[in-house]
Amino acid sequence: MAGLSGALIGCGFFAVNQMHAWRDIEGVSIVAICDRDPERLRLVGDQFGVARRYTDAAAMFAAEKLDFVDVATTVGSHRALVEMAAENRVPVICQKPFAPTLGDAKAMVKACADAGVPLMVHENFRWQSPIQAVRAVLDSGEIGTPFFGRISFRSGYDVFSGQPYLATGKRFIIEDLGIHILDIARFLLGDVSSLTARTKRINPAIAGEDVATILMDHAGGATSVVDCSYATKLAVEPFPETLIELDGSDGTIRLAQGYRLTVTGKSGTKVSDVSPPLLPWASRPWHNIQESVAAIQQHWVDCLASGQEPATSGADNLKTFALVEAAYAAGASREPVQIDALL
Ligand code: NAD
Ligand code: 89V
Repeated sequence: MAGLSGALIGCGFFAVNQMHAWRDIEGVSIVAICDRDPERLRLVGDQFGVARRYTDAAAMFAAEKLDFVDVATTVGSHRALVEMAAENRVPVICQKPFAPTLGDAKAMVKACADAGVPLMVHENFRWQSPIQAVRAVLDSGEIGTPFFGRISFRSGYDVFSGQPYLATGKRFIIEDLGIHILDIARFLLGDVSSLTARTKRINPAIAGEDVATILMDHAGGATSVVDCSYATKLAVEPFPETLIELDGSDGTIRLAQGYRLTVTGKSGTKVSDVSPPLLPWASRPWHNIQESVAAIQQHWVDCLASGQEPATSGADNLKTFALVEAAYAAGASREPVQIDALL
């Protein structure tokens, strides 16, 4: 495949992982970067040797010939930047949360579809190798048809030190972290028809909810519980592991803390270590997330080469984003929410 020239917009906390991953992917080079903060631009430009630097995205689109753009800003700027990419006919990746509202997200998907521009949401958690390992067991038929799932992320990790903005939004855990866990639930058990939710704020120093418990009906017949907390202090901190329990007609899958996968199924019980690799630029405990960044970015490159729609395309992500909106609505009303009505 001919080399791809990409650009990154947003050179903050998480973008550094994306830049490391781009550097490792064959056939891609990030030829330009953009951040409205000149200091972030300088730091990332110097670290990764990118000379073409912009403080204004429109100026970058005007000056550069790009095969794709990777948007790694926070949510408030996503719609304007994705629509700018569509206007310039540049394929675009956008970080999660895709948009501030489902209405914005739908408009972004439409803008890219109308322009014939590929769009992928950087929804990376399903690309973590332990999660892929769980999916492979399901696909093998070993546990039969799943009828119950619990997808759980409970932690006391201080996420606010790296991402201080997380303490200030009216919405916190569902929008920032729950979105990943809801996407994993969809990835494993299929699309959701209805849900109900309860939310709480335990940490008095933050503005949004830091605990959410969500009960979902999947269209295929399974029931799942997605539970998330950043107020859970444990003997051994599990951040950022997602723990999974799946019960099927012929057996069970358990992904336990420490990346221990236990499968009891048609051929007996097997326990394996599905720890993610520690990439050379990664650091614990983030290596699980960092590996998934490399995997989703490789997937994007493969999709651009083959013309295939990315697994977490904008259109796919609307179905995850609808669960976020539904969980907030259900948390407020304490009533179930039908998902089809939102899409
Ligand atoms: P950050 O605040 O550290 O970085 C964002 C950067 O974008 C800042 O440097 C800011 O100056 C720049 N920026 C904002 N608007 C801009 C604009 N219009 N033009 C140019 N630059 C602009 O934020 P972060 O923690 O790096 O998070 C960025 C995004 O990544 C968020 O959407 C967050 O939810 C997401 N994130 C994803 C994961 C994951 O695993 N997928 C993990 C952490 C963060
Ligand atoms: O994945 C994320 O979006 C991050 C974190 C894992 C810290 O919640 O914000």
